[in-house]
Formats: sequence, C-alpha cells, structure tokens
Amino acid sequence: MRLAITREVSPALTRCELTHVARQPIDPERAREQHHHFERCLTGLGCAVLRLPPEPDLPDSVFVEDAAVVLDEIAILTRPGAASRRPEVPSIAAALRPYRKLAAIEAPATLDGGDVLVLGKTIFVGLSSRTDARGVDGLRSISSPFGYEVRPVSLSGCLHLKSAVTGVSDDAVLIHPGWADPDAFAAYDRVEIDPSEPFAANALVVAETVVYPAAFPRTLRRLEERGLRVVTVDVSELAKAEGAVTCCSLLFNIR
Ligand code: CIR
Repeated sequence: MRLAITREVSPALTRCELTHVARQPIDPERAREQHHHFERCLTGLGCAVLRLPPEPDLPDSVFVEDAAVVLDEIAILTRPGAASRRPEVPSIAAALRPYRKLAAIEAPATLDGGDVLVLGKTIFVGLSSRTDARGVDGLRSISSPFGYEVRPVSLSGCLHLKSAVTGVSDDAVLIHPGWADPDAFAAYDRVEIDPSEPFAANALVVAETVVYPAAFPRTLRRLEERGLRVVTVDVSELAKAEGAVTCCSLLFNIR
C-alpha cells in the first residue's frame, strides 16, 4: 500500500519563502481547499493519506517533500537550505519513524527534498540555492550502502531540481531544458515542456497516473500524446508560494 504524508496549509503561508517568483497576495483558505482536493486525488489513486496538523508559525510547512527523502530502505531527514524551514523537520521525523529507519543530513550540509529525484536506483540531486555539495555527499554516504548511485545536476533559473525535471513513467522524464541539462537524463525518454509554460516540469506519478497542474494545458497535451494517463489538479494558490505537485506529499510504500 502507498502512504502519502501531507500537512495542512499553514495560516502563515502568506509569509512563505520566495526565490524565483514575485510575491502576490495568497489566500490561505483557497490554498487549503486546493490542497484538500489534491489529497482527495491521492486517495482516489489508492493512497492512504496521513495529514499532519498545521504549523501556524511555519509558513512553508505544507511543502513536506523538502524535509525528507524516503527510500524503500531508509528515510533521510534533510537540513533545508532556508533556515526558516529547518523547524519543519522534527515533526516529519516523528511521522516517518513508524515506517522507516531514519538517517539525517548533518550541519553544515544543506539539502532540500525538492532537489532530489529518485529514478530507480539512481538519485539525481540538484545543486541549487538550497542544496550544496556537502548535502549531495551526505545523501551519497547514506544511500550508497543500499545500492543507490547519486548524481549531482547543475541548475540555473529555478528553485529546485524538481522544478526543472520529474519522472513521468518508468522510462521518461518531463524536463525544462533551459533549467537542467537534458544530457544528464540521456538514459530516459525526455518530454520537453512547452516553452510558454516554464513552471510545467513538476509532475507527480501515482499508480501509473500523472498528477499534474491544470495551469499547463500545452505541456499536458504533450504528456497525453505520449499515451500517459494524466489527472489535473488546480494548485494555482500554492504555485504563488513557489510550490507545485511533488512538494505537497511524501509518498512511499508501506506494508
Ligand atoms: C520555499 O521557497 O521553500 C517554498 N516557498 C516553496 C517550496 C516548494 N518545494 C518544492 O517544490 N519541493
């Protein structure tokens, strides 16, 4: 069975970190409704959803993906690059403890889960404003005993690796070729985003279905033309906080 750990939108979301998008008014109630709809979508795809209570003082805490990397064998607690986000980690650790052995990225290294793309036994890690080379090394030393190969990827112009590239099937990735080098993903079939939709590379695969923002119809068409099954969700309010679909859950198999 698949478990999705999520967290209720914080009423403080309006004070979120922003790096590559301009601040706009955010309606936390609307964000909460969109997030609930996203959770129902996961439930509809067969996931059990474990929703953690809101963190009134942690604006970005709905973006649980950044606080941990969950592998089949172990969960790795991150040390987020933004200091404001580090207090999100202990409650995620408590939620993961029943399901996985825990390891942690240690200071001074930094790593955001949004920079970590696990494709089979290969782990791609974005070198971003949030994740540094020590974070990559920390992830490597924890995961390599389980047979994972960790490959750093340089980024330009975006927040996280998964802003630039995500997996959409066992052998294909969806990529913004200006933000991450497509050659780093030469082993995969590469679907490029429509150039008019720069934020369109973040997709979440659940049960052979691509959960995808409704805001990117042109790239959506490219995915459907590949024969992929896609369901759309409206995450426009969360997008104003620089979030998308992968960042709103920690998704993993449980027995
Ligand atoms: C941040 O800047 O940390 C948040 N406002 C957005 C984080 C989105 N996380 C993700 O895509 N993994």
